[in-house]
Amino acid sequence: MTSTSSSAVTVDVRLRAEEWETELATECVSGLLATPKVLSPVWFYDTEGSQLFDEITRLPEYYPTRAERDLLEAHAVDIVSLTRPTTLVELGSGTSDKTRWLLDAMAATSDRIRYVPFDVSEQTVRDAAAELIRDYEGLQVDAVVGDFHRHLGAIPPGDRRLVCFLGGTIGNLDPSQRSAFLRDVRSITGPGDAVLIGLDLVKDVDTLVRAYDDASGLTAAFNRNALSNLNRRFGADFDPDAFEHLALWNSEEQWIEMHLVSRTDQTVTVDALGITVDFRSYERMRTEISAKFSPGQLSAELSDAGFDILETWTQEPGFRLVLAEPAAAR
Ligand code: SAH
Ligand code: AVI
Repeated sequence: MTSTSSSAVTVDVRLRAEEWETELATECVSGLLATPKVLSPVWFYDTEGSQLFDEITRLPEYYPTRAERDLLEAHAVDIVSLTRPTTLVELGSGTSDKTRWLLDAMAATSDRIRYVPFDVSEQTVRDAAAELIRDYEGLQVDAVVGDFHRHLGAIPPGDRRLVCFLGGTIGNLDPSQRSAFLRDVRSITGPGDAVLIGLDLVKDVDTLVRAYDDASGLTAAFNRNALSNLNRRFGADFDPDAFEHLALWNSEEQWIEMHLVSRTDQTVTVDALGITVDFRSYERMRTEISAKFSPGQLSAELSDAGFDILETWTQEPGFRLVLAEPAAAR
């Protein structure tokens, strides 16, 4: 663990770069050599990819961020008065933009609040922390750089923590990862804590697909950046333009899938991993799933994981916030 601190910011780096690289390398090799090929969405979020995602959130077609921002603007005060948190923890915090509605509501009731952004991208966390301490007097930021599948134990203890997982990122976990994740969150929370999850609901296919295949091509660039990231990180020789962006609705699984589709027969070498990978023309490699929920589905999954639902709020065209607390021990 590496820790650095200034007056109001500490950063706990749980993912040492070398350890992370080794694990990702193993996962990358098995994904590229699998049939069908698959890449982890974690490859999207290097510094360039995080910037592209930030731009996606402002696209006319990408409604989830706007809908969630409207919900937080309208209900942050209710959320804070129902849960009375002293610490706000945010998993997959990114730029921490929408978080400000919650911080504003907390700051209105207390002059000593703490924010724990938790993200895999160290630069993104550091940039967000620097902006927040400039804007919120007396804010203590204790950031964690880690993988929310493995490092939730790094979240500092506290007696009234509101743990947020916003943006619909819960949809990027497959069903088994999701159920393990909810149980992990339950295991690190106790009486006085609460969780707030943003999730995208099932809606008409056109609206869904356009959100992941926008007219300006930004989501396509975000998707292809995963290949540029592999080039930078592992000396691969992907030509991102030799792959087409594809977003489709999988009605059986109730999720959007993003793929990169090889435009030709081609062979890619990933130098640092010692592999060469053959792609056939039109061969697809899945890079992301983004699950969409039926009303009540996530509430039921939260109950199974040991939470009681406190409240839900929904915004057009179908995005929901669920607030829950750990169920009393049975
Ligand atoms: N919550 C923000 C950002 C969503 S983008 C919003 O609503 O706008 C998803 C974020 O999750 C990115 O910042 C990415 O770096 C982070 N992330 C993705 N996989 C992660 C993982 N396994 N562990 C921790 N953070 C992760
Ligand atoms: C971060 N996550 C919730 C986004 C989503 O909508 O699944 C990632 C994304 N992929 C393409 N566009 C946005």
